Amino acid sequence: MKGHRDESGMVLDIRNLSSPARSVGLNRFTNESVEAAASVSGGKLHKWIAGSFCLLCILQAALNVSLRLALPLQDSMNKEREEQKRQLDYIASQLNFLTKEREELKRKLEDFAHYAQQGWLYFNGSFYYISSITKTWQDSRDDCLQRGAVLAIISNTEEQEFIRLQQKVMWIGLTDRETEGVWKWVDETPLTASFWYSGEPNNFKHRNEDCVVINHYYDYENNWNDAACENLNFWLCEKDM
Ligand SMILES: [Ca+2]
Ligand SMILES: [Ca+2]
Ligand SMILES: [Ca+2]
Repeated sequence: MKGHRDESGMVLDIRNLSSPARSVGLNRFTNESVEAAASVSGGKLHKWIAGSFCLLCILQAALNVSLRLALPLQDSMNKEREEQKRQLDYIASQLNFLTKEREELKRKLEDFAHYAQQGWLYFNGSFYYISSITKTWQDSRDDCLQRGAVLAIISNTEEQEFIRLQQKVMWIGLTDRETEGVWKWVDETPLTASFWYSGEPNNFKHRNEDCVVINHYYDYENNWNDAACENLNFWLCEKDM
């Protein structure tokens, strides 16, 4: 059967209608069908828009929740990164410090080996060289300088005792050549702890005694003597390590 079916399922049979009537009928049927279809499509569109809007709201809510969860996490990760960087910087500085320490120790070890091989004696942070020949005080001082050292500077009782036990009459780095009676070490430091033998310094027999020897013949802890700088004596160099 030839006909048109409208939205409600009704069938319009146009075979028995005259041509104008058929045209009018068909147009009317078609316009109504379009209106009906538009009405139905409008409803669907509203539903679709409403549904989409709800979906957007849900997505927005989900996004908000995600951001709230993600921001503290990001903050925590940043802090962790900063802490890791701080720790890395600290390790790098420690490594740098230890490298310098190692180089310093290596240098000291090499110095230690060098001076020990040359026959220097080690005591409490210093190496000491005892000459095997005699010279004036000034020549002795110059010899020590050539060895990268100074005529010995005695700073305390322990050092005095160590030197005294070497059992030799030796120049040490103490003089009052600049100003009589004002004793100074060769590094320009003033005399603090002193170990003069009884009656010294004395410019013996009115001689000009401006340089100091440590004298083992005075078998006492205090055994310094001022002597004429032109005298010939052994000498003691000191290299502070
Ligand atoms: Ca010293
Ligand atoms: Ca003097
Ligand atoms: Ca004297």
